[in-house]
Amino acid sequence: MKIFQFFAFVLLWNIAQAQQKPNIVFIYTDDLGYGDLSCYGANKISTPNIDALANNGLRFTSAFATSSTCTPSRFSLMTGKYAWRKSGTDIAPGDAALLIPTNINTMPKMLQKAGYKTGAIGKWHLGLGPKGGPDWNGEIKPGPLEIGFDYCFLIPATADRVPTVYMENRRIVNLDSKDPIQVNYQHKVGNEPTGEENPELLKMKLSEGHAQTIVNGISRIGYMTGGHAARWKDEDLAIDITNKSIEFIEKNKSNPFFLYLATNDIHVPRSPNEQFIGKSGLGPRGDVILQLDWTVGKVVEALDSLGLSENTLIIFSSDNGPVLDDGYADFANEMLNGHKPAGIYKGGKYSAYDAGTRVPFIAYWPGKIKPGVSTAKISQVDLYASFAAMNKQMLSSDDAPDSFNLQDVLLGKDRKKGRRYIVQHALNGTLSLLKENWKYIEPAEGPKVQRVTNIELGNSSVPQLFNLKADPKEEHNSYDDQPKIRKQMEGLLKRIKEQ
Ligand code: NG6
Ligand code: CA
Repeated sequence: MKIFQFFAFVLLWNIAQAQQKPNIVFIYTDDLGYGDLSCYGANKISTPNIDALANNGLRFTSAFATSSTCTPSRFSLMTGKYAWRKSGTDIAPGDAALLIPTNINTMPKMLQKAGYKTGAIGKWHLGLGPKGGPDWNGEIKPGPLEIGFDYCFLIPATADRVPTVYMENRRIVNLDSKDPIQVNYQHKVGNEPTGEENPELLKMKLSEGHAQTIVNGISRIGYMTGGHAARWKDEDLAIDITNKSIEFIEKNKSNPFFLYLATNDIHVPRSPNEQFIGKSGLGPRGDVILQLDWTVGKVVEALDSLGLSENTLIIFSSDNGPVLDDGYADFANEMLNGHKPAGIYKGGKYSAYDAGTRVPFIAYWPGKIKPGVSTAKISQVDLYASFAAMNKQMLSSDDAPDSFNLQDVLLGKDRKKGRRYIVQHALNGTLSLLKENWKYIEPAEGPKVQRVTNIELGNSSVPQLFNLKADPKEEHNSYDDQPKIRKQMEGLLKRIKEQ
């Protein structure tokens, strides 16, 4: 073979390899519970587009977020490291500095190395900018682009935290330099009305917190002023995020891409677009579940129409369990109509009980993943090492220290076993350990029930041990009856903590 033929062959081979890499679309929903979808047993609401992924893909029954709140779950997902190993990774204020160090490897960096174009669209909530917080009126850096994303279009923190503006790459979208943004989480800036001072201006009443600057008739956490032209309309959030996601897919149709699509739904404030208002019969919380289902349908439709579905792995999951009243009086409780957001499980968002972290998890890849149900255990922290293995990327010993390669679980070759154990983290730092049929919750300070949300948090001054097979609702503490099991569980959790 002549030398140029050899090089031509190598070049073509590389192109073919690159084309074979499956696109990855990770749809990360917010506060969606195990029982919130019809494919997970809900019968008061119907989610046909998500159900189609489940029916034609793999539906997991023992998949877990690493934490029962947002920021730590997302931190673990991106870094492959439990967030509780790093202080300051709990629910972040809207002006927090970037929580992920720029000098460590991350899942998106690994995928970039493997030849992917990477995009983060939707909710961020992992902090932005240097120590002291971001310069909202200038270049917002470091952020997603410094930790492995080629593109981002973001809600900087959460929709109920200021600033209520989009950020694209390193800039606020539509910011008028004559009307700069000021953000403050300690004291009022500017003279715009707040929920506390002017409740008569609210179109959605608050039930707890959320008493600061009113934007679009909804009072938020934190004060802001300025940036009027840049402010989003909450009723359009899902549409904007969906459109940007489809644009990203279209732009990258000829190369492998990773899309981190972090929906605002179904987090508060729940302000569905008019096409979904009143459609679920369960109030705004139900309506935004329908809106979420619409987003999924649109993304799948875009992949289909571009001929990309057979070469795209879609994973659908949630960052933590469900909550009804999360600080706004949006009738989530009153209009529940018998719907069970957590399914049979106990607790919810913020909780150490299972509903805090046991979440819907669907893997869909037509032709590659055989449809069915998987009872194998998997944690979202494992996606990093699993995607690395799928792409033959070597990880160094410092990378993704808590992430296991569960490629076979993700692709449905192992549908029974999965991860040897699962570690769960709850609001006040309580850790739990799941292994085989057992779940151990370490003793913890703090209220048993969270006042506003009415969620059982799992805090107890005594250690708790449940047999999840016999007692999936975590009702009978077997700690005193199981000396051998409790010793094993306590020992293993201690070793994991010390790693
Ligand atoms: C809580 C907020 C809640 C929500 C949560 C973060 C109050 C009373 N509650 O402090 O509304 O914003 O933080 O949710 O302010 S998460 O899904 O992003 O973790
Ligand atoms: Ca959340």
